[in-house]
Amino acid sequence: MGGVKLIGITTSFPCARVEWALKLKGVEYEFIEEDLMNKSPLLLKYNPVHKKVPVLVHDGKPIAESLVILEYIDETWNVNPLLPQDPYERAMARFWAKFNDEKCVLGAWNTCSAEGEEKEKAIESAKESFAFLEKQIEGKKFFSGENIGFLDLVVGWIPIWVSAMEEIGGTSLVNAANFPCLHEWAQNFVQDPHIKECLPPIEKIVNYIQGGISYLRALAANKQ
Ligand SMILES: N[C@@H](CCC(=O)N[C@@H](CS)C(=O)NCC(=O)O)C(=O)O
Repeated sequence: MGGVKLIGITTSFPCARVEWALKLKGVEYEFIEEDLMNKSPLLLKYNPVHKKVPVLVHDGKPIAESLVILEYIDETWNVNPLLPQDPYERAMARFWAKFNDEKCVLGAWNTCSAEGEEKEKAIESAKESFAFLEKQIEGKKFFSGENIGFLDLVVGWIPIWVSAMEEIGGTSLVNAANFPCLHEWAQNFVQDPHIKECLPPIEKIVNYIQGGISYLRALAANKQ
């Protein structure tokens, strides 16, 4: 399996991150659409640990986990660096990436999957997390400075995926009034032609997330 292949689904933001990085670097790749309801032997072979997408396959060698893949891409193709040169700045980019994946994503997910009091708590908690990102982007065009970089790709789910979650949950988590800098960044981010190329329509993401919520609810009901 030579060249660069990406096993993924178009509605997943961890997959979109990887596609954005490949586009920004000008790397040619083949996108292999996975069926997560009926996982392919290829996915199970290349990501036997987590059995999740994305998986990047470069010259036959698989790499899983989107944050690991982004770093691999940055180290393999030098044009348009994604991570900062300065070790402290690099550490900070990794810190906020971890924060995004552990706190912001989970928080936003809970705002559309939880109900009642739990949902109210989730909205508060998600907003607290987004407030930290707002501080990070204040006074800057992109999280990485003048150009889109690693952290921009990591938080790149906010413009469309958060909007989809807001639509499902009937909430408004990130808007011009509560997080003006994050909101402006989101507008700039989706205008970039490389990003635009791999942005699924919001209706597709809404369907995907709703499907995920129903699936998890059915699993939980069967366990009782
Ligand atoms: N931490 C992983 C998360 C990947 C992930 O959750 N992928 C989802 C799609 S968005 C998946 O493959 N889910 C299938 C499953 O959980 O069985 C990453 O950043 O790559």
